[in-house]
Amino acid sequence: MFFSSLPRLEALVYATLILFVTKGTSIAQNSHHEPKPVIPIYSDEAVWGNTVDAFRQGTGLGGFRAIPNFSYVLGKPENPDYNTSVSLGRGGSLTLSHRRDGQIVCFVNNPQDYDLEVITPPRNYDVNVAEDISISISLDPAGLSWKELGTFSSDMFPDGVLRIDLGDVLSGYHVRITDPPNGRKHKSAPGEEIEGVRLRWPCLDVS
Ligand SMILES: [Ca+2]
Ligand SMILES: [Ca+2]
Repeated sequence: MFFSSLPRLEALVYATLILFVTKGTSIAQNSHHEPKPVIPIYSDEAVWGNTVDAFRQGTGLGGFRAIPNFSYVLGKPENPDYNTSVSLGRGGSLTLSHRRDGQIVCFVNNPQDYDLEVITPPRNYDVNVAEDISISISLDPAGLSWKELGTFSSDMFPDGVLRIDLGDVLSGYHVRITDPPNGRKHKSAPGEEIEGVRLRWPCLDVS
């Protein structure tokens, strides 16, 4: 057990070291917003988004998923398909986080691996129509500043699992999924269908 978890522990320690070193620099450069240092949670458990912080469903859904059931995007998706998803609609957006004992959990950038998973129905459910989704994360627990990580097309992840690296971002708190205005969309069910969000490297603030 201990030895099998060593590579991940090493990766997290490494990420933490980078965090502290780089945070020191960023604080000196930007006194307006001083991010708190974070520590990884040393656990092999995946952490799934368990809180919907904001949702604005877009247009064009007709009867399809037009009444969102938030339980579909909370926790680990058991059997992802269109009947267990929340559809963004045209121009919609959904913001999730993971909370533990009332406190928002952050996530770090593991420099050796990707960092977030957004789960959607596998492609075979969507009659070969690819849809685009944009992903942003908040850089602070209050959601005051945000960083866009990019726009992704669902035909890039036919298994329904969008794997995202944080790039040059060190850590985040909320995950926002948006239907981009000029992105590709399904004609009768525009906007990607969302099943869940997984934080691969969860962490806690150092208070
Ligand atoms: Ca990474
Ligand atoms: Ca759709």
